[in-house]
Amino acid sequence: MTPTIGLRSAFHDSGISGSNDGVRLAEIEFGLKSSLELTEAGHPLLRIPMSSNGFDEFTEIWTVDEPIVTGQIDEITYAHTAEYLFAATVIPEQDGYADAALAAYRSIFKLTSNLDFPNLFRVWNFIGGIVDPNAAGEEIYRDFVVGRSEAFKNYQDGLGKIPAATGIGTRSRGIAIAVLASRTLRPQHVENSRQLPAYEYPREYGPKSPNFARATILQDPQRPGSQPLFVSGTASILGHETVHRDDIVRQTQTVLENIEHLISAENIAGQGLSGGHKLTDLHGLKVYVKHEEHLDTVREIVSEAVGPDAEVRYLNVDVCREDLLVEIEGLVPANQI
Ligand code: 3EB
Repeated sequence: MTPTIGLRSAFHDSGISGSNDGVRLAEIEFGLKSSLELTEAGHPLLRIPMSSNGFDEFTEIWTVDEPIVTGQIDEITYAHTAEYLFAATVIPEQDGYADAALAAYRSIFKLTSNLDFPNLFRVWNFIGGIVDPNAAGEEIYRDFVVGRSEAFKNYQDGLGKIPAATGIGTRSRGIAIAVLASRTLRPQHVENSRQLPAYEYPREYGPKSPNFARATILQDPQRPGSQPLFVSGTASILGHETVHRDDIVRQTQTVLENIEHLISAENIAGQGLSGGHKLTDLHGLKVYVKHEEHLDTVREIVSEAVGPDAEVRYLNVDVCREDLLVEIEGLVPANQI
């Protein structure tokens, strides 16, 4: 048996019942509905509307090797094993999001602290109307980032441990946040030398800089060489600037080049870490496409670049800057080293 770190994800397409290997820790359904609940089987199910005509409808299923404990507290729905925690919360549509984002992240940090999962390694921020104005005329993403930033001031020892993340639009309103955290496995924070760290973005992108790393590697000291790598949502940004505005082909190529460099041995070794991967090692890719009419073009470029068994799904949502047309996330599974 291939050694694994005991946490896996797979995509199951809607209407097709998937295999049942392992225990389900959580499911995120990317389709047409919005909700957050505990299923009859016991684990959290978060539904995010992100699909449209021609795009995919699927469920991302996180499985573990041990039984789970689940609960709901402070508007958070969660499940955990001895090593992993999944937690999710939903912020309803409102006039402004900074206070609500601060409260939501404070609740998340309170939970991770109380349950003893200090290592946040992967976060998704699903932000309805991401580039639309709030009631005060500020962009919803920037407003959200202000609240998140306040909450992260009290998170652990700061930048060394910020999680990989995605900040992306949805096809509804309000914000959903989902996180994965570990108890003993330490996430290593990876930056991309082609891009300015997001936490150093200049003020032109908002009053506060985003709190996320370009990737995290989850280190298992018991099984060196089998650590998974989580790639954050990656866009056509070089340094801190959007490149190839209005050019979907070149934006998609730039995103892939960014990820290719991010996961390369050269970039990872430059940060004192070990491991090096190719685009064909990636699995579980989500490709966020802003304009429906770009789907075929993006699909052609992405399928050519990744492996035939990569598992790629396409969603139709806005990206966090008006001029970004596409964003891609994914992971290198634990046994791909
Ligand atoms: C970027 O590189 C694109 O705010 O959590 C990607 C991943 C992006 C995460 C976030 C935003 C976030 O800045 C946007």
